[in-house]
Amino acid sequence: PDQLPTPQPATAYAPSNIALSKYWGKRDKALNLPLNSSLSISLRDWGSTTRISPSSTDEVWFQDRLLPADDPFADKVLRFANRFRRDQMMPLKIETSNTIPTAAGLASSASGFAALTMALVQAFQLDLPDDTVSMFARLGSGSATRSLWHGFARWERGHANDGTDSFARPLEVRWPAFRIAIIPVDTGPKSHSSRDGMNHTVATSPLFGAWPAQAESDCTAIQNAVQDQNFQTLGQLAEANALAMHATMLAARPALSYLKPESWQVLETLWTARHEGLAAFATMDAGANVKLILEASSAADVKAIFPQSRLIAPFDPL
Ligand code: 2P0
Repeated sequence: PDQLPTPQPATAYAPSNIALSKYWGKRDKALNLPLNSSLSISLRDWGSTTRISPSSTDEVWFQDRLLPADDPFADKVLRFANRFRRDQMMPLKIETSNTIPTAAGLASSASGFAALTMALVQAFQLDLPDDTVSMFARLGSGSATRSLWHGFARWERGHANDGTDSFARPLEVRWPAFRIAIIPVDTGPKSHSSRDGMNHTVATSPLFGAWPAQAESDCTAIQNAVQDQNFQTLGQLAEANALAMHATMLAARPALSYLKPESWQVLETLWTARHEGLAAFATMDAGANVKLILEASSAADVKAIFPQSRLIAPFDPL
């Protein structure tokens, strides 16, 4: 519309998510169009809440603190809001808070942009289909496409140059016994943003050529395993997919390694335990922390082996 309605106060919550089949590499950097589809599980009550209210001047708050106007995060948030208010003079107060424990060392751009998108859609009373909301969230951060829902979601890479067919949808699967365990390794700020990391990998890694097709076929196989609730197949595929993604980074020039010696120690311990019968698999993202995939029946064993782990039950009622 030419004339947008006056923004209404709005609040939205979005969970963070962990990819079981990874997004790594873009075919369009401005639109965050991926080279391959990806599939995730949302982290239930670990996420972001965003509150938007009309204001006399633009303000961005994070964890109850007003950010200075030149803060890069504040700038990114306001530039994203401009897509909705089309640069018209509609000053907004935007408040975001995360429930992700800092000690877990998880990034929050997925839940942050998903919550921001949902709050803006509400504030401007836009009656948009979910596909379109997911597409908008993608413009903030690729992984935000998958954070609009609880449970499993698949982000379809799409083929159009304008991105109109690149968005996520939830999978109609309830898997109450499914668990994620976060094993914190390093909770400090990461050395390279995932945005820079993936662009560097695409531009310089001689192994990256093998990734898009492998990732696409992994994504479909992982979706089938989720739909069949076949835990062993899902775990094997998800772990292999994550390690293949990290292999493309190790081959980049210069090499990019988000994993630390302690991450590898966790993997060695896991592999030994698995050899002895433990049913758990690992996945790692653009950081040193390790996430385990397991079912409720293995939760006590995982806790005994990794006392520092934090357990998440994605399908428990909130
Ligand atoms: C994922 N990651 O699928 C992959 C696995 C990190 C490793 O999506 O540039 O913050 O904002 O689209 O979404 C993190 O990348 O990147 C990510 P942008 P994003 O979860």
